[in-house]
Amino acid sequence: MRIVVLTGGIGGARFLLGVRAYAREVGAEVTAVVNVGDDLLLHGLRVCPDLDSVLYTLGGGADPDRGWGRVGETWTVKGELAAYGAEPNWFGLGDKDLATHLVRTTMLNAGYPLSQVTEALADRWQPGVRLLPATDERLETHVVVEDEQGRRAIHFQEWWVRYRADVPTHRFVFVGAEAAKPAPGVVEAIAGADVVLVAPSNPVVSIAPVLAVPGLRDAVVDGPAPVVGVSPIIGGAPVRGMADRCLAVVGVECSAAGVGGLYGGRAGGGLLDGWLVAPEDEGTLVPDVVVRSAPLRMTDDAATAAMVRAALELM
Ligand code: FO1
Repeated sequence: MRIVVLTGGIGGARFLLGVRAYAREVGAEVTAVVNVGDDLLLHGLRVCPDLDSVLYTLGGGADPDRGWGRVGETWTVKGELAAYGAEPNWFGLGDKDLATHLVRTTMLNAGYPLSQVTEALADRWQPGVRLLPATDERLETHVVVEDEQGRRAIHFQEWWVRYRADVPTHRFVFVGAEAAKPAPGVVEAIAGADVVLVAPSNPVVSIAPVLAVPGLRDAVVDGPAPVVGVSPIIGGAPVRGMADRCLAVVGVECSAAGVGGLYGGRAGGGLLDGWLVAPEDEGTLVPDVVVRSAPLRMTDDAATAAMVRAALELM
């Protein structure tokens, strides 16, 4: 069995722990297609938060409390940068984490595409799933905000980390998306999949930038594999993160039905064949989509693997 997972964010990385556990049980192969919209250039380094969350989480090196970055991290370089007054000071790179960005940036500067760089980084972390960036091209999520400085576009990380998504916001723009191509192997993995899972990631800033890569959404929608999404919203609240704020910007209700409707049913030109919601949201209706419920709290690998099993049994 071949499983493709569209994913991003910390919730997406944690979901992959369950997908990997399930895959080990049944002997399935897993390919994760990961959001790069959160990526940024910082102090000359290319930082890929969502790819790194997957590497660190599946490789056993993630900080379990913060969710992002490395466990046992130290912050010497961050302190030194602050002593120089280096900007931005609202986004911190830990010392251990920095090594990842140094290796990645060195390889990118030497001409390797991000997909190959990611494969090289995965050699160390052995995530147990194939990890592909949605695209090798630069695709960044920017956010159009309006404050005392007027209307302007800021990087997603500035909106998320510096402003905690708490600034009047007009829209999200996936800069570079029109010119992007799916990374090598992405379309082939989707075309050869037995099932495509949409992780319980933020639909607006984690999954939408993946689907914004021209050809990627079509590969999923026109592909042979059933597409099953897992709701990131339980009882009207995000499991983690700020999906509620993102959904408000795009005018979608923060509910399992709202997000299911945003993805839409394949028969109606949308993405999904199936939608797994939490027991709290039983009775959710999404036109043209089979909706079932199962516990969706990712408390440990076994609970998350049970979610994955429920998602796969849905079709
Ligand atoms: N999140 C924060 O809230 N503050 C930070 O300083 C910060 C630094 C950071 C560095 C590397 C990295 O991979 C992730 C980092 N994050 C930080 C998390 C990140 O902003 C977001 O949680 C994700 O992009 C959303 O998935």
